[in-house]
Order: sequence, then C-alpha cells, then structure tokens
Amino acid sequence: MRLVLVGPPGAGKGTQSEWLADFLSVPHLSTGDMLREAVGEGTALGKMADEKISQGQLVPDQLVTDLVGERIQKPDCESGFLLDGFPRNVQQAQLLGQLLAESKTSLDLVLEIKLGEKVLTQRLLQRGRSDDTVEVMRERFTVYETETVPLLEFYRDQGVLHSIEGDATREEVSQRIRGIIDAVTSD
Ligand code: B4P
Repeated sequence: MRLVLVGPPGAGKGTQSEWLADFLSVPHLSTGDMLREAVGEGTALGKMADEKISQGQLVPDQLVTDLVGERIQKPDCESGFLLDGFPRNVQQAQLLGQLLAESKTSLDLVLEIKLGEKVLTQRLLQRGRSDDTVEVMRERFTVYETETVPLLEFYRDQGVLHSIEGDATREEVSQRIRGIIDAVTSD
C-alpha cells in the first residue's frame, strides 16, 4: 500500500507511523526525520534544513522531493511505503504524482489526522523539541493553514482522502486508522 499521513504539527503522524508501517509491512519515510538526520550530519542540505525548521518554515520543495524521490526508488519501497509529513503542499504533491506516474503507480490512501490548536500546543510543549517553542509553533500552524490545507482539497478531488479526529488516546487513534485501512482494503 502507498499511503500518506497528513496532519498539523503534533497531530501524531510520527506516533501512529510507528505501528502502522509494521502493520502494513512497508518502510516508514518521515521527511522530518530525514531532515533532522541531515541537520545532525551537518551536510549542505542539513544546514539549509536547520535554518528553516528552527523558523517553523518548510524546507524548499525540490530539496525535500529529491530526498523522497531517491528513497522511494529503493527496492524496499516496491510494494509500498508510508509517507509521514510529505507532501506538505500542492507543489510537493504534484512532484510526487509525477514520480509515481513514471513508475506507473499512484497513492492508495491519504489519511488526515485532524486536531485543534489548543491540544496541539499542549502536546508540542510537552514534547519540547527545539522547534516546539510557542513562537515557532505559531509559524508552523500558519504554514499548515496556508500551505498544507489546500493539499487536502487536492487529494479530496482525487478521491483518496480519508480523515479521522486525532483528539483521543494513541490507542483510540490507532483504532480509527485501522477502521479506515480495513474499509479501503476491502473495497
Ligand atoms: P515533522 O517532523 O513532520 O513533525 P510534526 O509535524 O511536528 O509532528 P508529528 O505530527 O509527527 O507529531 P508526533 O507524532 O511526534 O516536521 C518538523 C519540521 O520539518 C517541519 O516544521 C518542517 O520545517 C520540516 N519538514 C518536514 N517535512 C517537510 C516537507 N515535506 N517539506 C518541507 N519541510 C518539511 O506527536 C507530537 C507529540 O504528541 C509527541 O510528543 C507524542 O508523544 C504526542 N502524542 C501523539 N499522539 C498522541 C495522543 N493520541 N495523545 C496524547 N499525546 C500524543
């Protein structure tokens, strides 16, 4: 299965990906993790990513898409993958669509985890990553509204978008995701 998880910062994409990738037997590809790894290695990409992440902004589309494009061409992605946090805007989605079309495939499911800013803020402040400060979070929420929300419409039009409410325990959110996967795979 080729699956994308979308949701605002702190919605639980990374948290849910941990069991979901195992459950689907596909690799978990998190652009956030890939970028933080590049930051840790101090590569040119890492330096650029560090600046953007610390300001709550998106890393340039082509750079992130190249990173993902290279990864999904590896043999372990042949039967599917779980994309966590990518695409984050329509431009990235179009670039991904082109890449998939070249290998005559497409996305099976885009799963949106919905959650309000109040709960998101509490969760992120508790997590306390360096980009989880009130000021950076505010910018990340704005970027989500302006860049990522239009992506939902893009995938709704393609008929692959399903949404769940994320304001529940981790286990309950997992159950909701299971329900969608079961419904999609039994179609
Ligand atoms: P990401 O790494 O994608 O991180 P995120 O959106 O903040 O978090 P996520 O939704 O995965 O939350 P999590 O499960 O950890 O992005 C970071 C930055 O990287 C971006 O701002 C951007 O700069 C850059 N970037 C990434 N992808 C990009 C792209 N495609 N293009 C450009 N730039 C890109 O959950 C958060 C917390 O909540 C955790 O502490 C967790 O334990 C807790 N939690 C989760 N579920 C819970 C539940 N049900 N109940 C209670 N707590 C819960």
